Amino acid sequence: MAPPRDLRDWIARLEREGELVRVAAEVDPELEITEINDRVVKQGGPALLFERVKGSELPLLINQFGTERRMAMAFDAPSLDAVAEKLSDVLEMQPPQGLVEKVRGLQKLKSIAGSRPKTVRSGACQEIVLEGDDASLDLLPIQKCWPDDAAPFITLPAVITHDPRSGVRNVGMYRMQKLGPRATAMHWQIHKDGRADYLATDGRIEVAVALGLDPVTAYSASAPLPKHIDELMLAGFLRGEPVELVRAKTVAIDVPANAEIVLEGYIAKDELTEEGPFGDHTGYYTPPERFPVFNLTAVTMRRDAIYPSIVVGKPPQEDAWLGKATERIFLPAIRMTLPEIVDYDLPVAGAFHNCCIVSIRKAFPGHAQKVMHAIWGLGMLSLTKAIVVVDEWVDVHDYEEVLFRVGANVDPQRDVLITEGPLDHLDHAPTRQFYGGKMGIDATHKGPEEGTREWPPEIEMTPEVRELVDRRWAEYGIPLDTAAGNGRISQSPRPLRRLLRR
Ligand SMILES: Cc1cc2nc3c(=O)[nH]c(=O)nc-3n(C[C@H](O)[C@H](O)[C@H](O)COP(=O)(O)O)c2cc1C
Ligand SMILES: [Mn+2]
Repeated sequence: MAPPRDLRDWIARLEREGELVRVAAEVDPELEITEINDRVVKQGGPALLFERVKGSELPLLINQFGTERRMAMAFDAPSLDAVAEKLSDVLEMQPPQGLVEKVRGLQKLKSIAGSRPKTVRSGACQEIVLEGDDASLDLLPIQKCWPDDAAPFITLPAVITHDPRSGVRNVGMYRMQKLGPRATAMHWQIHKDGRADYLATDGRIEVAVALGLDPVTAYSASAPLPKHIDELMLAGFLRGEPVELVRAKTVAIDVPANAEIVLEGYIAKDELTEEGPFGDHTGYYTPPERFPVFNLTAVTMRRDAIYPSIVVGKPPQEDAWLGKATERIFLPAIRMTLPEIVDYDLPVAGAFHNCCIVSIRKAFPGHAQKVMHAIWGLGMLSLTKAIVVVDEWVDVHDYEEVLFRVGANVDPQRDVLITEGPLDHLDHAPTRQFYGGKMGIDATHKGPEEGTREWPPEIEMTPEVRELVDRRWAEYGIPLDTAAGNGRISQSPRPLRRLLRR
């Protein structure tokens, strides 16, 4: 098998695996779907296909990414770490030695060469073409997610633009507030590539928006790639198959042929609108702010198109797993520049940019601070507000253990670095928007070179006594399961997964 070809293939797989429920009862896209979905997401429940949405002929799919299992299924991989491994295999390629390795090396190179999108003559996304007055957003079951949202918002779009200088394509996921049947706002935040394409344009920039993609391509729109890298290349690589594109009808942009729906249009440089409020992934409403206006010139779609949606809000929500996919998939790339990083974790409750826990192979005094500064200089991770650095043997995904290390190993005066830098566009905490304070917490063991006293040894039972107690457990007659020391805060290096080796 390979990742799903398109949204239908994906829905069929989810259904086969008991991961999707069809809802036949009529539901309201205004608030009701949010409340249903919120209850389902928070219990790790299935994807939902609402077949009758009030006011629209189109069914609505939500919660397709809502669990770790489904997120891995989207890539047809046993785990998100397995997806990352595929990428690290290519990133860390060495000149092959011997025939077997050479053949394997060629296959890896082919997997890169075959990632480039390819154009085809026709695509299902254009079975129906609506232009002029026929093109209307009123056809779509767009959700109003939260009570104080300004309007309905398109929440799971892949927005395609080209850099007017280089021609390089960009695909990003940016919410679109419905302003009327033929206009939306385009929420291009200040640090994002789509906005840079727009700012580099004189006059108008053409825009195409794909809705209802295969899950890997949809994920790729949310991936924080460097500006000059086309997100559809990443999609092709992760799918093991190029993304097929067809030329849009009213703009000079190629769009994914497998999309359920495509919105075509343009954004004029000086046309701005009030966007928001919107109940955001920060758990708060983002206040109104001026953003560009997207003008619709055509809607193309499949004959029986399915509309995809997602709701963000107080974490955890469905987007937690899109974020976790990025956390895992980008680890090998981060380790290209920072090989001392063993692992990292962006807690879902920290809304990803608020907190980063990172474990390092500490080799010199100030190493933790070096890594903090590097993270504050690395792509979208540069927006991280708080960084906690721990030693290589600490499990960064075990928040109890991380708190133990912070409590046990930190002298706040010596080990907390307060600095400043760029912050997430949506962060309401800093005094000024976009810029403010950052905190790094060094929770590693300190050596004498760092001016501390002798660092005490950690408590650890001998392996002999552990084995003895394991062996004799039944004899004691204590009615508890002690298998593998449940709930214990680990005090010794545990075998790390292959991905995390070195
Ligand atoms: C569900 C969801 C909604 C998002 N909404 C926005 C948004 O409205 N504006 C924005 O700038 N980024 C948003 N993002 C984050 C961007 O998609 C992400 O930063 C992506 O890397 C942007 O692509 P770019 O780097 O090519 O600009 C959203 C992400 C997800 C998963
Ligand atoms: Mn990009």
